[in-house]
Amino acid sequence: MRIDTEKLLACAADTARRTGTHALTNSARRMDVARTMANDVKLKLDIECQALAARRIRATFPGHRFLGEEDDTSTTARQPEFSFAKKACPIDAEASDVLWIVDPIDGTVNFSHGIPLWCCSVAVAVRNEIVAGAVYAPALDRCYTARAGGKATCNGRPIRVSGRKKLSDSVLATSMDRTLHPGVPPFSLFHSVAPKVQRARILGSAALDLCFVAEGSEDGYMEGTIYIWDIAAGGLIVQQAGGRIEQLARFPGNRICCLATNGLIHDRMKAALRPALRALSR
Ligand code: LIP
Repeated sequence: MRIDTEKLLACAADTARRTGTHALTNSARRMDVARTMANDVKLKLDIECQALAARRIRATFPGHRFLGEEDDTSTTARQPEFSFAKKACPIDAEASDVLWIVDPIDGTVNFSHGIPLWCCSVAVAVRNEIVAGAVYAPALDRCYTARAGGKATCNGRPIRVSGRKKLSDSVLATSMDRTLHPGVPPFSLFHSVAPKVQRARILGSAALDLCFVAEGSEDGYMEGTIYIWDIAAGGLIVQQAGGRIEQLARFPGNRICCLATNGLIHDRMKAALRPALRALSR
């Protein structure tokens, strides 16, 4: 069967828009909690929005597979390593080779507090290569998209990464690496890069941070333990906007250490992270 990445992208963008809009229009229920964890929360709307996204995708592509953040086994069933497809090429594949990767609300804590930095992220992988992705931020009304070999866009207009070359001029978005690895002190990655950049920022939505790197308002994004549904769509958008995304390490529970930049500061950012990364592999 011939896979048409344009059709995949159109469905990804439509699903991200519909799902994000559902969360926005139901934001009066943003504090209805399904489960509370240490430093995190799972909302009833997370689960409801994922079900909506899955229905939308299955209605168009019945035979395709689906991986969502809210699946019961998302952090326990071992996932393969995913990469980002660089070139557009005709893809011959079975429907079961296609996997939709969805984070219905990325930035759940922001959403539950009424902070407008959250989004719905929808990506498509064919044989573990991400070929299309869409990120919709409803409160900002911005829809970012990309497919392999195509241009990255925001609301239909092409976007491009920044041209900043110096770490000391750069804004780096990151998170708190509180519990990175046994024996590695908390905040090791943060401490190794934050003093070297103009400002480190913790905005609370990885998918949206990646889109900000893609459009050049941030110069880099780094996170010690993130999941594929947070970075699949945004990572392809960074790459197609001229940037670079790299998965630096993998940890049990499908967690990934990820670095994405405008490309120009990538190697220096990686060098700054190296001592902390070395500690991770011990
Ligand atoms: C969250 C991220 C956030 C990251 C957290 C978490 P959720 O996703 O996007 O930026 O630091 O580790 O994964 O749980 O809101 O979908």
